Amino acid sequence: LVVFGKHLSAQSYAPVAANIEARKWFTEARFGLFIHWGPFSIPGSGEWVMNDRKITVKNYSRLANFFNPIDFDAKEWVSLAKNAGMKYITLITRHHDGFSMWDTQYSEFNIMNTPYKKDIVKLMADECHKQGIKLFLYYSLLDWRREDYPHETGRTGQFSGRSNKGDYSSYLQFMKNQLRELLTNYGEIAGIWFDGHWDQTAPEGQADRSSRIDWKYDEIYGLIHQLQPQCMIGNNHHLSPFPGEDFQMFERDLPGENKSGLSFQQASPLPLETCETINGSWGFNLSDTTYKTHQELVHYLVRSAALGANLLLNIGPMPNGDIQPEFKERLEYMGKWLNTYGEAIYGTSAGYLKPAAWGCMTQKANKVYVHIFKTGKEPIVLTDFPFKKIKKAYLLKDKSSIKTEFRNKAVSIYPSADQSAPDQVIVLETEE
Ligand code: JFZ
Repeated sequence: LVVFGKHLSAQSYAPVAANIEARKWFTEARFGLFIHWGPFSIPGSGEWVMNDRKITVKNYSRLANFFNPIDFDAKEWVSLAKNAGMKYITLITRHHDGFSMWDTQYSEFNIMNTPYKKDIVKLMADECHKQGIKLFLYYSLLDWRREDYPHETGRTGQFSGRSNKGDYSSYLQFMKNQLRELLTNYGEIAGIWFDGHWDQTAPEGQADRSSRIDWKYDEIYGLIHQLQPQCMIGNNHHLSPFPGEDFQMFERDLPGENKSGLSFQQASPLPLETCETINGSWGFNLSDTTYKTHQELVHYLVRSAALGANLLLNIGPMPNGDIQPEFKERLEYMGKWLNTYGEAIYGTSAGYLKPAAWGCMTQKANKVYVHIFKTGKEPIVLTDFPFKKIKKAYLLKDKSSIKTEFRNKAVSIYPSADQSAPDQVIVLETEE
């Protein structure tokens, strides 16, 4: 048992140089792939199926006997992400159902006890390292299986057939043991993506969002930063960042927008990330065909960047390890789009003006990228333009010049009449 001194507590956390460098890399990366996959994929009803169908622990355990993803190919998945223009992958290692996707000593309910018998985290980690893409690991704080996880607040089911006991110090030790494995046996891990804190709080939007249990994040985060100081910690608690966290996430929301009703928190100075699904489901869902269009996906990525956030776009692979064509095709499209327009996304920061009805802006050094989603009769006006002069204005895709007028600190832009692409990116080259 490792006891952490004050110097490792989250309260006094000061990120080391390697962590600060990782944060810089992260804010420039702008686009990642979220993968929700495991035995929960088998019924084709999303990753909450255990809860939604009130399946007991005993019955749910049977899914491990069927998990045999013979078509899983880590190389294909990582290539798919890379070809989509994504710079990192965030992989589910253990979701709320408590199944561990790696060879863990601390739970029998793991991938080695399925017919597949191969460590998925290892296969993915090796391939990510080989192809030079960073790997983040999703790890659920909430557990629907273990007796020592303190009983839920009632937002999740009380169906499982478990006792009502709960013993957080035992559960905390279990999580530390597993995190130590994940951060020791799989090479460099770019980040840990925690989820489930909200299970112990009142719902979003209520005044008192304090947690019923003390998670002892100083110990958990201290361990992670001790094992891999560069590893970035994020926690989907839907609150302002806690001490020791390295990035801030917004689930299905852009910072400051709160359209989901899950994101009342304001953006902090930490690197930002939002996550979103291609249809409406995180885990494979046979009946969900609400696929977002190319245009919707491009607009979401661009609006994320315009608000200074990364987009972590999700796929729920099928139980056989293949990825459904609707997802593959959309990821390929994103990659093609980024081949042309990536300059206006990667390494940019938020636009000095917030997104508007016509579109939004990103910026990098002396360039302002004006992302036009919708043109009208009037020119687009950028008020309080923070630069002295516009040297050049042109379409990013072919460098054809665009008419602008600069008067009284406001720039009027006369976009191209061709709005057939989802985003007409106009580059303004400026001078201080
Ligand atoms: C969580 C997970 O429950 C979900 O399965 C998925 O992994 C997503 C990325 O993260 O989503 C939430 C988070 C909070 C609530 C519900 C779902 N909540 O507060 O009710």
